[in-house]
Amino acid sequence: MVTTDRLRNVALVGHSGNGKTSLVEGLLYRAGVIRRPGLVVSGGTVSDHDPEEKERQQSLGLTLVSFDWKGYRINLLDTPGYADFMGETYAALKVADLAVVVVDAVAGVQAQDEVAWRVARSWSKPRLVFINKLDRDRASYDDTLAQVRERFAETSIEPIELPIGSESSFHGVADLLVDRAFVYDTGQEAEVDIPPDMVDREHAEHEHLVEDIVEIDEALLEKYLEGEEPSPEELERALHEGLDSASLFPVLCGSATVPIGVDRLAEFICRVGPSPLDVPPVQVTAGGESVEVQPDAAGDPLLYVFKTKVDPYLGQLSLFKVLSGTISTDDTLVNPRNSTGERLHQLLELRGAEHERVGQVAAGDIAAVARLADTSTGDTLAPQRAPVRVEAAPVPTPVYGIAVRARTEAHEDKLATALRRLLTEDPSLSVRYEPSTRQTVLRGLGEVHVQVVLARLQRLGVEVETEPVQVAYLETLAGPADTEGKYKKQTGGHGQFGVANVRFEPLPRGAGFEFDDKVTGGAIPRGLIPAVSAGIVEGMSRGGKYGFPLVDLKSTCYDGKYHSVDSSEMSFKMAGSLALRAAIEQAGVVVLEPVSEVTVEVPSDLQGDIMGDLSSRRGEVLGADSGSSDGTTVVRAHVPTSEIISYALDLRSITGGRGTFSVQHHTYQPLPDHLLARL
Ligand SMILES: Nc1nc2c(ncn2[C@@H]2O[C@H](COP(=O)(O)OP(=O)(O)OP(=O)(O)O)[C@@H](O)[C@H]2O)c(=O)[nH]1
Ligand SMILES: [Mg+2]
Repeated sequence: MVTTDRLRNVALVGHSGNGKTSLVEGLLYRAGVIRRPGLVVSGGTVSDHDPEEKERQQSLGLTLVSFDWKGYRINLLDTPGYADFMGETYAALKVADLAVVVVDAVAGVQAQDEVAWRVARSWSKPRLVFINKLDRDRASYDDTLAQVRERFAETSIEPIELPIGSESSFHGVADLLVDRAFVYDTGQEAEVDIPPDMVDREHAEHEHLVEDIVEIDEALLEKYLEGEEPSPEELERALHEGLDSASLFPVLCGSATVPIGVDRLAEFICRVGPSPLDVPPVQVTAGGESVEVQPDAAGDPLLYVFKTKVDPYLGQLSLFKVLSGTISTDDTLVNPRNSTGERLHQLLELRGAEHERVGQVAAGDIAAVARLADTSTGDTLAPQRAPVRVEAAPVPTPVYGIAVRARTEAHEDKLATALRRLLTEDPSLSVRYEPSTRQTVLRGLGEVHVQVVLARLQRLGVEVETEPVQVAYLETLAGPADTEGKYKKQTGGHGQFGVANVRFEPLPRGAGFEFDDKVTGGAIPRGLIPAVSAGIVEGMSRGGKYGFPLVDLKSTCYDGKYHSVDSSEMSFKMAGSLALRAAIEQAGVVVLEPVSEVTVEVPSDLQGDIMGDLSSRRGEVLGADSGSSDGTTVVRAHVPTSEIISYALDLRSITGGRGTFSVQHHTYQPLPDHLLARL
């Protein structure tokens, strides 16, 4: 077991296709863990091990890959770059001590690179940039670096390396710290002199870097100003300080697949990158108070579950980070959320789908435990005597829905079980039954997210049918009505007879249903009056003029007629229902449409576009505030739900993927008359 200072918890983040999963392969290959790097396209990587990931050739969930590197232990958290899986990036960044933002040197800085950078910045995570794919045609280190500087908007973006050669002739990197070149002509790293044609530029960049680094350390700066050249060790130490405090952001470069510079990235992460001891302590809540927890291996055991997976053999796996203490097999901790005692039967280290049992996991480390009783993603496990809790990573709101139903009745149970399992693994999914439309709506962050769930269901042998989500319109009475419901049936012997006189009036939004009994003189026997009410309620859920459920109305039953032989509960239920039918005819209805409260966060320059678009969707913009990080704006608006059914997709095209939003039901409002035709 390595000590906490030798642990490196690294999240690989950035736009889809930038090469994060390939980088994991490159790193494992250089670490001697695998004999050959696998390819994403042939489904042969350690990280993309899920059948759906292989099929789509992209990562869909975060994957933990732990391996040793020269006396250090690196826990890589490979994340999916596609926006629909942003929840995974949150979860990984939450436990990472360093974010490596992988940027594509061909495509330049893309939307999810910026989004991931913003999230990491808002959590003050140390960050470094790896400019990848320098071997590809049209790759440009300089253009990409310029974009990194501009779009990530930090002053201290510091290149540590320069590429040697470009595109297909890219074959190594110059190290600006030590003024040496490292080439990979034989496949392995070889140290050589800086190529003559690069010497001038390398020298200038080196000077630049040194000037910026010495700024971090006052003593170093003083020496430097007195003309003393700092040693590479001194520079590294200051760089370490700048990186750990998220005030300086190194840029490394290479190619994940060749691989070039990948070993140097691992080396840099270990030598310069933060251990769990180098980053600010975690805050936990203990009895309403916020307390700092140090990653002390001898401290009280405390762990945080950041991801739940279902393994085909091991069952439910909870991936956790030890925030403090040392966890041993068969330890018992408590989950403060539900007071469940959790025994840690099986501790595992993970390398993608592979797992190996371990006896102990020390402070700062990341591992997995199988089959906890009642613990889910975001939970803390703590000692019984100190049931503290850690604030969970945020979970993006599922905003894109599709209605699902089992193809046959026989599949209904299977569907429910499978959905429950998929929800356990991914808290940014939701499944809700909408009684008004009688649809079971599966929601995720976008079309791909939902499609992946459907593919997974199919793989689990569940046959589902899908249809678009219907807007949950409602109806209410347009005005008061006073009606008589008369039910009379004479068939052979016993007849059915019941009459109810009912006054109806609409109530304000959200008031629901009220029933008043004003029957006097036994016109309807006491025991049968609830049947009138039940008949009205049934009629309301059956729907009004347009077939949508009726809501918000008051009914007062004030008279009726009764027959001692033919009257029954059934006949008065019918009378109630008929009275309602008549009221709908008499008063007419108002169709109510659901209105959502939408919160959109976008780069500030897009604020106007967003507001204009929301207004064109009949939205009422409530205001705009500054966002969760510099340069972003949050726009809030009330928008009819029918207008934003596919907003998850629309926002992406308006903002080029740089916007996020959440939505929740706000209220119901009358549907304008000219839109009634839509129904
Ligand atoms: N030529 C070249 N191709 C690369 C490099 N890195 C990745 N690729 C290719 O780019 C494609 C995408 O790479 P991935 O590793 O899947 O990218 P990712 O960042 O994991 O993508 P997501 O999982 O969707 O976020 C694959 O076909 C890789 O083989 C590189 O350095 N050079
Ligand atoms: Mg990937």
